Amino acid sequence: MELGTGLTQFLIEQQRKYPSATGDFTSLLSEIATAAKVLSREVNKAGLIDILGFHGKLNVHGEAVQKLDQFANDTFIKVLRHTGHLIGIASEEMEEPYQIPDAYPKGKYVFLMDPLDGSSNIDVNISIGSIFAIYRRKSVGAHATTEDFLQKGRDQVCAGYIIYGSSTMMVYTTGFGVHGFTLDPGIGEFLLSHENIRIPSRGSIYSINEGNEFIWGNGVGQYIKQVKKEGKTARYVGSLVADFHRNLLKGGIFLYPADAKNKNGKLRLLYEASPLAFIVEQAQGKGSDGRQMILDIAPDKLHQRVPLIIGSKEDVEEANGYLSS
Ligand code: P6P
Repeated sequence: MELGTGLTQFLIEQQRKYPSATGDFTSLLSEIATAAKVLSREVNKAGLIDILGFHGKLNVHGEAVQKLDQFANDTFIKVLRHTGHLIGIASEEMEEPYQIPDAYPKGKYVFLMDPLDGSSNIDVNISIGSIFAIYRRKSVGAHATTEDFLQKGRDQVCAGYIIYGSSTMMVYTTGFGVHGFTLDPGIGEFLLSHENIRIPSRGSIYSINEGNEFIWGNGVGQYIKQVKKEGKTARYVGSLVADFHRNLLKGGIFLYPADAKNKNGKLRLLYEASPLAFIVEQAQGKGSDGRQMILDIAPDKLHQRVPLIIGSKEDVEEANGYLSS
């Protein structure tokens, strides 16, 4: 019986294929996969919290029960800080970046993440996800500095996400295509299931929160009217990774534009829009803020928000025509 290609085997084969692909990502991505397995287990039993005897703030062992997004944040830190590849970690869950303690070896990359995006969807059993981006550090001292994190998306060396859905999948790119792995819980291995993902140049799906129709910025309403005329179908989960992943595989466009409530949009540039834009460009799609490419935006704040228009190339180009009018 064919075992399928595991993540580590695939990473080693990729290293052979692309000499410039460094082994650093093999161990980093393997550790990220470990965190993903831990989170997959926790997310999948979240509904059982009360039944399993997690009373209020304490579990059966008297340990404090963490909110799952805080748990996810701490899990990624615990599995990544010992790798010797990182100098610092930034997260939606932490105001300031985490400096790799002196007790651990330090490396030449910084890691940015939304450890569990859409965690409010857990209670209603909707797919959620983790999103991450990796950059080479720019500073040379003993600690990571702000400039290490405030880099353009174009300078990412690796980006990926994990989607905790009907199955748990890990999708990543290191600049040599986009590859998807599905967790086989029976053996605890991520197996290659989607090699070299390409997003169709045009899709039949559009994703946007139509509840914001009366506060959208200019051009959005006209674009949405246009796609309805074309007969595109509406799909909106309200969980970024779920909406993005479906469009990546089937084609389509996701929009979270600026509106009267969120003048810079709702989604975060550095650990949501940029990693997904790197992935979608590697899959021949596009990601913009309605005017410029996400990957060309020079960040000035760690947690800054940005309008996000992302998905099939021709759909994004068409939407940009309306939004930049
Ligand atoms: P709205 C989830 O809370 C999230 O951050 C993303 O995962 C999702 O795309 C977006 O917000 C949904 O926002 O305003 O449509 O509920």
